[in-house]
Formats: sequence, structure tokens, C-alpha cells
Amino acid sequence: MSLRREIESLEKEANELIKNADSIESLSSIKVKFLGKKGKLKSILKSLGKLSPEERKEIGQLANKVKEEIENLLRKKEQFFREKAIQEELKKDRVDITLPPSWIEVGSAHPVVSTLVEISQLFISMGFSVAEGPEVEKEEYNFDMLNIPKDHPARDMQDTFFLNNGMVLRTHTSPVQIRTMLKQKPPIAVIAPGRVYRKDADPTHSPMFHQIEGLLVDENITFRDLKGTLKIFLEGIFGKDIGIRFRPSYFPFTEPSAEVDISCTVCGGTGCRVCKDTGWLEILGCGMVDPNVFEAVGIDPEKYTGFAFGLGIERIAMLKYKINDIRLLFENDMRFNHQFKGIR
Ligand code: 2NL
Repeated sequence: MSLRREIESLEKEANELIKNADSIESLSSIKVKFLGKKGKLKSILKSLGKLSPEERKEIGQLANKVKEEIENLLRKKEQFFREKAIQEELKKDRVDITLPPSWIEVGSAHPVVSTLVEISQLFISMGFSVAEGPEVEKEEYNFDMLNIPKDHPARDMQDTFFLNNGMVLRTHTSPVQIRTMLKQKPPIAVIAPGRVYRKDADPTHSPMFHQIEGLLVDENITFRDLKGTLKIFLEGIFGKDIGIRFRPSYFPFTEPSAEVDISCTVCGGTGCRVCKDTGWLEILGCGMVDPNVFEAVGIDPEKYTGFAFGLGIERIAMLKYKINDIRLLFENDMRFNHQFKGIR
């Protein structure tokens, strides 16, 4: 067989093998077989020496052409296999983002927040609106205008955080109602929920806690309006069967003043550790707005009367959820917080 024929049949064979190759590995053995040091093309090239110069040139060129052709085919087929491998890998790793995850962390409202929202909604349903104000407050709004003079023991009693130039961290949300009365004429019906601050820290006192105060001012408002409003509120939170009693008390900003107890939510009134065997729990303070407070904000106390009340949110939340240490509410220990999942 002539060399030309040999090369041509070799070319045909290589073409066929490459076409039918099914892997990168089989391609490399084809490469060795035809282009390797001991490959078919090499042995043909070795015998070129026996040819005449003309033939040598012609066959040499043909052999080179076939060599390049085989190299090209091998490269293309290899590229094809690599591409295919990548596509398969991508297909295998594809993430179906429409599948539901096996586990979702669901958040929940903090017990202080859910209690605050529940109380607010009760008063909103009775026609009160919600007012807010700054936590860094003028000493004047926090004390003076509430009928608490400079030398009044209430200022020490309150354990105030005093700041520079006459400012304090508000010790109650009353200054919010002062601000409301300064800019709004009666009738006024507002609640003021928010953070307040006192220098106190033990199982029932936190230096920061939440309060809701309420204020209603109009002509002919009496203590009966106060009692009726608080009855609707307390029965809404603790249930219709709760017992309610008013005890005379004293606040500088109300006259007369009262503290309100409900029958113990733990023992029902028979006496236990929570109510210290009294059968009653103190829930809030209230009273009729002192005429001096009205004078301070420019409301005529001869024409208008009003009631006000204040209560601590944490205390209500602790009774509602049977929490025995106020600090648990502020540590953000997830073992505690997770127990309130599902509570609005
Ligand atoms: C309590 C007692 C109370 C008020 C707050 C108030 C506000 C104005 C005028 C008059 Cl602007 N009174 N607020 C009245 C009575 C009691 O809070 O024991 N809070 C935890």
C-alpha cells in the first residue's frame, strides 16, 4: 500500500474513532494511538526518508495536514465533553427555590408590646387617641407643671435621672399629657404609652419600664366617669369576673386620688404569695386632675374637670403571663422570648 493510501486510511480511521468516542479518556487513547511518539503517524513520517525529495514534500505536507486535522477534531470533541460535564454538574446542583424550607424561625411580639397594644386598643375603642412625646423631657413638664414643686419629696421619691440644663429622663408619661393640654383645647381624651426611667433595680423594678397614662378633660367630668372607664378597661383585660376596688391615695397632680386593686388573678381572692395573702393586687393609680395642673397649662378649672390615671405595663404583663421577675423581660434570653410565640 502506498504511503498516501496509508495516510488516507489512517485519517478515515481516526475520524471514525473520534466520532464514536464516548469519553475524554477514550479521546486521549486515540491521541496516543495516532499522534503519540510511537503512534501511527510517527511511523509513517519515519519512512519518509526512503522517498524521493518530491514525494517526500508531497507526502510530508499530507501527513502534516492530517495531523492538524486529527488534532482539531480531538480538541473539538474534548471541548464537547467538557461542556457536557459542566451542564450535567449544573443540572445536578440546581436549587429548587420554590420548595418550602424545612424550618422557619417565626418571630413574635414581646409580651410588653402585646400588653401595651392590647391596653391601647381597649382605650382606642372607647374613643381615646394615642399621644407620644420625648423621653428626654423638660424638668418643668415632668414635675413643675404637674404640681410637684422643687422641694417636694415626690422628686426624691421618684429617683430621677437628672441630665444637663434642666432636662430629665421622664419618670412618667404625664409630660405627654401636659404637652397635649398646652396645644389642644378640651374636650381631650388621650392615652400616652411609652418608656419611662427611674433609678431602681430589683425583681419588681427596672430602671427603664413602660407606662400608659390616660387623661380625659371636658365639662362635667366626674369621678363616676373615671370609675366606669376603668371598669371597662380592667374587665376587658382581666375578664368580667374580676373584683375591683378603689382605695383613697395621694398624688400631687390629682385630687381626690385613688389606687385601684383587682382581685388576685392567681388565687382568686383567697390569699397567696403573689397578693401577699391580701386577696388583692394593686393595678393602677388615678384621680381627678388637680386644679393647679389645669392652671399651669391654661385650662379654666372652673369650666373644666378631668380624670387621669397611670399604670405600669410590665406589671400587667407579668400578671397576665405569670412572670415572676421583671428582669426576664429585658434580658432577651431567647429561651424566655420563644415562649411567647403565637401570642399577638
Ligand atoms: C401611678 C399613678 C397616675 C396620673 C398618673 C396625671 C397626668 C396629668 C394630670 C394628672 Cl397631665 N394626672 N397622671 C394621675 C394619677 C395617677 O399614675 O401609680 N402610675 C404608675
